[in-house]
Amino acid sequence: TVDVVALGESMVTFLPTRAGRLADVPSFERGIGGAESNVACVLARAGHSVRWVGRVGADGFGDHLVEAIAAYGVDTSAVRRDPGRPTGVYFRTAADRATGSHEVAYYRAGSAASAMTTRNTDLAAARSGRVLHLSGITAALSDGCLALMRELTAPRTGRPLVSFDVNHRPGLWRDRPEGPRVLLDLARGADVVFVGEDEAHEAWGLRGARAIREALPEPDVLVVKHGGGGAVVFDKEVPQGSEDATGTVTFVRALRVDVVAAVGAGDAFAAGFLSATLRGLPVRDRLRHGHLTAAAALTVPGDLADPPARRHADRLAALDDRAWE
Ligand code: KDG
Repeated sequence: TVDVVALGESMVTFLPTRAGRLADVPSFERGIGGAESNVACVLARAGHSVRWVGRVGADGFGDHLVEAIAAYGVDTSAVRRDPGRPTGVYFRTAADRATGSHEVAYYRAGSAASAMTTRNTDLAAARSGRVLHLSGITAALSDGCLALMRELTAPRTGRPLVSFDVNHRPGLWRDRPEGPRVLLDLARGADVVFVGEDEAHEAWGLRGARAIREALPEPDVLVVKHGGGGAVVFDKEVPQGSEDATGTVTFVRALRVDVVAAVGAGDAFAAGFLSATLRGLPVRDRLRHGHLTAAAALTVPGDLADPPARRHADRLAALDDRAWE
């Protein structure tokens, strides 16, 4: 067994060489993206054994993804190559100074990854970790991908701890009959769920962390992120000696950083949180490690940043509450 398996579509990412509208940017720099492989790469850099399960084209972009992700120390032996379909790619612009929003152009319809099914995916490899990390992006790619997500989040004896980042991408649901409501069903089958307050509102019409917990009581651990404000965890585990059997609610404020690009920060947050979970750290420290790892990603233009070294992150996470206010 490895510590973590992440499954999902990875894409070659094209980052703008200057600010402006997609229509105006003259050239782009190549990087790698894909929410689940981002989590895999950060966890590998943080010292965990990690496998990425995915599907790419038998093309140069597929070669690049497999090589670049393997270079992070991630096991790519269960990645399948599809000779008949291309590797997905996407372009994006820098965040607009005034509005903070950016444009994303996906070229992923009909990609190799969108053809993933329960039959052509190595399910044993997918279940070979202590943690299986998934995201709602996969559910939006195709019927086959949605069926794969249902299979991997279904109850099963000896199942890994299933981690699910809702990752609502409205652009991917436009042509899908189910709509993002199915993300709520998938989240119900997971053990650890990450969701942004804003995306829960957009996907499910829910407002506020309490309402989200009420709609989603099943997962043992529910992490609701309030953008740059912080994150709250609803945890079913009852601390020893506590009279209250409903579990705990823990909030930790995010670090204040000068944001260069928010993309990849949610993935980094999940990686930091999962790393601390694998190390058996208490909820407050899991949140702090999530924020520290996210801060690293927020301050670089691309999706991926090296997480802070473990001994530094441990020292920062152990600072007293005043440092975290
Ligand atoms: O979380 C970052 C991802 O959004 C990015 O890498 C691209 O996976 C991606 C997606 O589908 O949006």
